[in-house]
Amino acid sequence: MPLGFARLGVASSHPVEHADVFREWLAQDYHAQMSYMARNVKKRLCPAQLVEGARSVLCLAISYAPGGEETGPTPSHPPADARAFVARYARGRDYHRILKSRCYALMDRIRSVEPTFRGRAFVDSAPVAERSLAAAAGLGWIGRNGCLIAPGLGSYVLLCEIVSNLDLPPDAPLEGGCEGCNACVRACPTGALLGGGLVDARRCVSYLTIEHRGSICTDLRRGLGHRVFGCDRCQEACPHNHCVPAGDPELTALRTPLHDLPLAELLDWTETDWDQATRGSPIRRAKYHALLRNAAVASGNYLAQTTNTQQTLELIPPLTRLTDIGPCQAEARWALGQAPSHP
Ligand code: B12
Repeated sequence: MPLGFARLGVASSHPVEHADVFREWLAQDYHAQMSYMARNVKKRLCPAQLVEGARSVLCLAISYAPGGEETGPTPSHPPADARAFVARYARGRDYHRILKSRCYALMDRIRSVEPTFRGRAFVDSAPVAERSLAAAAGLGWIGRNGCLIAPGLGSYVLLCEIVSNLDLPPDAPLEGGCEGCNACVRACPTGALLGGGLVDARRCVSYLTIEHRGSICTDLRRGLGHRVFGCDRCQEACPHNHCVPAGDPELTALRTPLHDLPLAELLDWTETDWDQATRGSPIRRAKYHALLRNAAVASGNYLAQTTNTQQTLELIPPLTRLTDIGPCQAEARWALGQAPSHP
């Protein structure tokens, strides 16, 4: 398909299905500190309320599947080496920019054949229920891991939409789903998947490493493994992600120096290092101190299970320094306490 979109479908601009589920998710506080999720709920659940004159929503998906051996059920936990793990969607250039510019190119093409066309493109850039719209447009179904799973592509797909004034007939949702398989629910290291496709963000490693500010609750730290930004565990475990074709080269090209970086180096980053390394990357969403906090937890998890004296010795000095820095003190102390021989 031109412009690299792997799937396209049309949803209606009327209120989305399962709006009651979304409201219940909020009522249960599953959104944790993400207070923006509780704002503009009416607009989020109805594209016609978000964009005046909206008649249809073009829903699009682009794959970022890693391809090759990485599409197997690769475990990213426990850490085998003292190196940082970054979720796959965040290893390249910021996907918001890539997807939006392709939407603009598509909008130009539509306008060239239909001059009355008006539209607005969204990539998680406004309150839009992206998964619900994609499911309604027949791009895939909502898996037990909460992700939209596109048949033949799996769940390593990113979503975007063009809310338009065109009167297009909506596509039908797909039949079927994840019945019988609970691999993602079993694999989640913190028990964040509630079954039925809902996620308790308060326990989700993706949330804890990216969105959460402040200290990470002690009983959830072990679940982070060596993940310092995001988590793919529920996607790695999903059989629909095994042996899928490699995704779009612009999304899969490795750009961040953070993935696989020795944790000892990351613990030594200054704010300037963080600023330079995260420009144009989704990783910038986790602020400097949050990234150091995550690195401290990942180091603690490594120290708890290693017999490698060399790597242990490299982690102790930067962790000791962090015990003096306000926002990461608790995690740094905890991490040092995980080293069997450390006082
Ligand atoms: C908040 C958020 C998070 C939070 C909360 C996640 C969650 N599951 O709610 C946190 C920080 C934890 C997170 C993590 C991740 N996220 Co996020 N996130 C979002 C965001 C901004 C809102 C999601 C939301 O509304 N959650 C609330 C719940 C209740 O809504 P929901 O998940 O959409 O579920 C609805 C549907 O399932 C619907 N439904 C259920 N069955 C059916 C059936 C039919 C027929 C229909 C029509 C609807 C329907 O009912 C639910 C309620 O409305 C979206 C972007 C957006 N604007 O939508 C990205 C988004 C969901 N995230 C995305 C990604 C990539 C991730 C991660 C994989 C990143 C990572 N590797 O760390 C993880 C995956 C975690 C997981 N298992 O969900 C992608 C998902 C793509 C996909 N294939 O699904 C999105 C769509 C961004 C994008 N533009 O591509 N995320």
